[in-house]
Amino acid sequence: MQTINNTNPAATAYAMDDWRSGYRSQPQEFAYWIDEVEGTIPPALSGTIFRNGPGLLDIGGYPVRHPFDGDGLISSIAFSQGRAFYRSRFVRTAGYVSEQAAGKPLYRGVFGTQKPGGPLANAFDLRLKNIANTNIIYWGGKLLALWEAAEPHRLDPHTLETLGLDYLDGLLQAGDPFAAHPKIDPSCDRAQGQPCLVNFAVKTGLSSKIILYEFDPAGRLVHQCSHTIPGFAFMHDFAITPDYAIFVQNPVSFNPLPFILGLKGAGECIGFNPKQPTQIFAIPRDGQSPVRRFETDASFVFHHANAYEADGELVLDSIRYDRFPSLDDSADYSEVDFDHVPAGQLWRFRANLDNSQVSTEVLIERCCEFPHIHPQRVGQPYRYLYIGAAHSAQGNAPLQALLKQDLHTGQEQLWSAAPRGFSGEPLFVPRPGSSAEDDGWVLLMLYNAERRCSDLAIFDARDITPGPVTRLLLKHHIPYGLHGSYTPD
Ligand code: 3ON
Ligand code: FE
Repeated sequence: MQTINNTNPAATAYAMDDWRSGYRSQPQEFAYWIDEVEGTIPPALSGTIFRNGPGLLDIGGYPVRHPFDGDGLISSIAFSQGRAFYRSRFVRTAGYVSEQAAGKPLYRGVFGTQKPGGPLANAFDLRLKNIANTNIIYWGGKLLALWEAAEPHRLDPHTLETLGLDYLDGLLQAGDPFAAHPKIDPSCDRAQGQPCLVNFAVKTGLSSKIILYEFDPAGRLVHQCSHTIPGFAFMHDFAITPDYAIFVQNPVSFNPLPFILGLKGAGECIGFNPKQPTQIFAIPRDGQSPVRRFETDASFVFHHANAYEADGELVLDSIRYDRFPSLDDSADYSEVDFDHVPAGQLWRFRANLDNSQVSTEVLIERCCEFPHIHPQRVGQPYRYLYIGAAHSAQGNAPLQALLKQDLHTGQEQLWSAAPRGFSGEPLFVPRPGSSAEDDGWVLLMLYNAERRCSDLAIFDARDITPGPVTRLLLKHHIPYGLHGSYTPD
């Protein structure tokens, strides 16, 4: 494998204090034209990037137990004629509004945040706080902030004001889950070849019901089906091909007792079972053909890069961890010892549709997370993948780099922001009218520990090694985020 990069492997990749400083709460909301720009904003880039992630790492001074418990803060950057406008707003969830008024946690978080007062104050409070912090999409004329365990919040796409919970025209009932990882199928059978938004919901317990939804470009439901699998399931993401929706059932179990007794968050009650297989379910999107089930070795997967069907195989590319990356009971996330937590790697799972055997191959050994690909290649054979990656080729570490992987040649391009820059989820935006798979831009939010502020970096996707062609310097930081999307004008 050949690697082209600009990193100096001898350099110390990062200082723990720098990394930690990217997890400071950002309670303020902003709206301004970005006037500090290095390079020029491509005039052909015309659209809006929306990002979501935890904006508060504390509630009235009480730290959250884990960043995944932080209230959703939305950022948007609208590009038009070479200029960029930044805006940020918290999602006014019921929890955010009441806790900000009270100045302290009033809810427990899934990942272990407790109300003050110890176990007695938390026992038997099994409410979920819908924190709307995981993803944000614009579809069918609605801007929706997503958190997988409850219903979406609808926002105004121009002001980012919260309009309320959205039940998808009556599809959802109060408290229903709706996953935070919708996929856009570029050409959908049930929408006459138009694109459609495919998403799922999991209702889990002793068995787990997976519900699949498909929405046409107007946001109308065109298809719905469901399938129940045995056992508890923690399925954060899925992948699609034209025929299948693909789910990985990680070998985990759920013991709710410590949650019920007020000792732990629900997410801390998930146990990893290394002796059980990982199961892959391919659920036919037509809701008719038989469901296919495959087994492979135990591992844990949150995110998928893509899937496609080729030569009698279902190919699934996912970020795989050796085990569930949980923190130990006493640990403070900001003191995490990266060497003791498993690193994500990109793996390829090939599920043979004739004999149901699964073979695996490591595509990216370097610690990486948050894959993104050309939107027209979703569910199709593809060549290029963009992903956040560690500076060093070995070991677990924070994401500080952007990696572009050529899956045809195995060649990698790497650009690293180390030692003081930290990366996250890259988004590939095709150049309007382009046809080559890597003709476009990569948009990447960087946390710049030197300025203690965030930068939006724009790369020419054909060659990322020279670094960003443009950097937009924000006046403040945005805590490390989760997911987002780009909506062309
Ligand atoms: O019975 C429960 C049902 C349920 C809905 C079980 C449960 C606790 C698992 C659950 C809730 C799940 C939720 C709310 C999951 C939310 C996940 C989330 C907000 C984020 C996940 C992020 C994943 C990754 C891999 C993030 C990586 C971050 C970095 C590399 C750092 O920048
Ligand atoms: Fe995710």
